[in-house]
Amino acid sequence: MSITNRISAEQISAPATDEASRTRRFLDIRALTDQLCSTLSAEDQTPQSMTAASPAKWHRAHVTWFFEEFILRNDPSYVVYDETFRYLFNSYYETVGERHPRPDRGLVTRPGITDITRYREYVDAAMTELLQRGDHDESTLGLLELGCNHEQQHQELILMDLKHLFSTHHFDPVYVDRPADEQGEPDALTWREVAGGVVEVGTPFAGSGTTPETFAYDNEGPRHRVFLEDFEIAERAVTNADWLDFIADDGYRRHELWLSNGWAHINETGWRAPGYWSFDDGEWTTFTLSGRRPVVWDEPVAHVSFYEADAFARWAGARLPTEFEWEYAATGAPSVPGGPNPAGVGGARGELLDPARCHPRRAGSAMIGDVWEWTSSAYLPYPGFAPANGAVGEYNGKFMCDQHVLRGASAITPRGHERVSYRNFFPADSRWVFSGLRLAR
Ligand code: AVJ
Ligand code: FE
Repeated sequence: MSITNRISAEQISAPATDEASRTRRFLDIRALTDQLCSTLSAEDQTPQSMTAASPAKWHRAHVTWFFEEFILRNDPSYVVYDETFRYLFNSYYETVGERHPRPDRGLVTRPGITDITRYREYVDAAMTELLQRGDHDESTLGLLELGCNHEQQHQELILMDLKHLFSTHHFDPVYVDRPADEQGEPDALTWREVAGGVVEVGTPFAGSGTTPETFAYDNEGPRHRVFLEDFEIAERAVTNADWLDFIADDGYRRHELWLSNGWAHINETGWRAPGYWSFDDGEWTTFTLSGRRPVVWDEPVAHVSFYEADAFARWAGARLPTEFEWEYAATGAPSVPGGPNPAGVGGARGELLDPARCHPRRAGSAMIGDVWEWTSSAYLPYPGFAPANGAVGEYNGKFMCDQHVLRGASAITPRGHERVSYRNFFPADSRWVFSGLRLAR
């Protein structure tokens, strides 16, 4: 690693305790969003390829609206950029009021991307001015950190949604050009034994952190005890090679491997391989953000639904870990609540967002990075869960029904956004997420 790289890594983790570093963190995150979209035309940024996905330009405006709505509007001297944007770019906040129907986000041709860029600049200037003033209460600092984490979540969504959009194009558009990956044989699957007992999970800082180091979403706590039986967890994620064995063993055709909802879903959709895979001229290929590429066998499998992950685990004579087994295994040892590293954020990382790559690498031993990992856990509140105060209480809590928790992070998760206590969540049939799995037994 070069000296310059080391310096910038330290800067990223430097505590944002004063106006200048807070402003710099805010502007750096804002700049990454625009960087990710800098090679996208107005046409690339406009369509919505399915209801669950959104246009890139909608994401760019929505994350901007978030700062305007929840921070700037509290400042009596702030002049709203355009009052119609509240209707157009509110995602789901009932507290804020009526909004544009989600399935129709791709029909919003006005404002165009030039105006959305101007909106971003306007809000950046107002936020910079506000942050330079200093003397902010805990609530504003918490909302600032929430807004930064929110924008990072949408950076991942921009890339997921763009991949889905581009995949519908007959000629396989390339978002990022990069050299071909080398083929490789995966490591043999080995297991780590973990002794159970009463263990602590979750973060003590849920919904209250005001710095990048202490921030966690409300849904990541409270820290609480759970009981785990002794278990084993795989030392690496399930690979594409493993998945090919499952396909070859008729995994998609044997009802006894599938949950009823999953069996119904694969028969309705005709799914017989992970999302974006295709078998042509005797070769398996997959659509990537660098166009269609041969499947690389030692990479972790990505773009499988919860249903497929669950069926695979049963076929393999194993199961998915619960989110608590996953967190405990990833933490390595029980951490001290309130201590210097309360959520166990140290440890190895797989691939996180590199705008020049946007794709996982060979499956290694890191639990965080490359692909999100489905767990068997339903997305539910932890004991004593309290949604954040105000309209942002709608951020996570109201979605705690009919979804499953994914842990880790992916190759398109922005660096610094990952945490061992992080709870991502999606419905069981989702697979445009960079989602894979790790076995437990
Ligand atoms: C946690 C990824 C499911 O996509 O709605 C974005 C993230 N929350 N804005 C989502 C989120 C508010 C959320 N997921
Ligand atoms: Fe959002």
